[in-house]
Amino acid sequence: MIEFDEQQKRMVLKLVYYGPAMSGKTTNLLTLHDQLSLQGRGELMLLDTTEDRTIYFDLLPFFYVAPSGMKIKLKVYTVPGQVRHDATRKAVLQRADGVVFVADSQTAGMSINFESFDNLEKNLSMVGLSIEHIPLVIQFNKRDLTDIVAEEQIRSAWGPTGLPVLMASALKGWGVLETFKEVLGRTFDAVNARHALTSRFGVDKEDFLTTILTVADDV
Ligand SMILES: Nc1nc2c(ncn2[C@@H]2O[C@H](COP(=O)(O)OP(=O)(O)OP(=O)(O)O)[C@@H](O)[C@H]2O)c(=O)[nH]1
Ligand SMILES: [Mg+2]
Repeated sequence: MIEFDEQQKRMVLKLVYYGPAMSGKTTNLLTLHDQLSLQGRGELMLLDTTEDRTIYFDLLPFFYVAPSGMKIKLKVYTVPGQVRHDATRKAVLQRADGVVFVADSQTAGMSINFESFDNLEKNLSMVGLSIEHIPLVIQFNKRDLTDIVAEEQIRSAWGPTGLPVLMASALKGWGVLETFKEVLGRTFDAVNARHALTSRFGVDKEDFLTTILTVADDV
């Protein structure tokens, strides 16, 4: 958690989209930005991007105010997937409350997914977090392509982790909201268990989720 001020009733939460280079992390944020209503979100910042590659990070903020007055700001980041930007990935992961791992469904990408997942595990522990405890959702992206690994194969490889695995095409715009909703719900539950958001601060989970996940009128 980035910040929690009980007196001022303010909390800042952080979600991170992690995964190998070109798996579609930035495209997930672009799609969220396009599909969700401006009411609950801020503007998307794409930092230091050259030719589609994230060099630093992207950030999409969301805002929620509970009827009790409790304010929650949600900052959604992507990391740069390229191997050489490991220091930046570690910096972005710091104090994360939830993670989406965006894997590439293409057959050529399978071993790279596992390498990146190992890198996530290592970097989480370097910043004092644990892959076993942090809310974590796996998204297999690029399902619109033809040379992809079958869903059953993915489920049998990743099922034993016990993690939720969602199929998506960030480019076509499906599976993105579902992934976001899944990680948001799990993150809310984890933060609520630690800080009693509902009982002490009057924050209702369904209201929080539906406010942030309000679909834009023109989608
Ligand atoms: N066909 C297809 N292409 C996709 C999909 N999602 C992303 N792409 C394309 O894959 C390329 C990389 O997407 P990005 O979203 O920039 O990938 P990234 O994970 O942010 O990459 P890094 O910033 O280098 O880590 C772009 O050309 C996207 O248009 C998808 O669901 N289907
Ligand atoms: Mg990117």
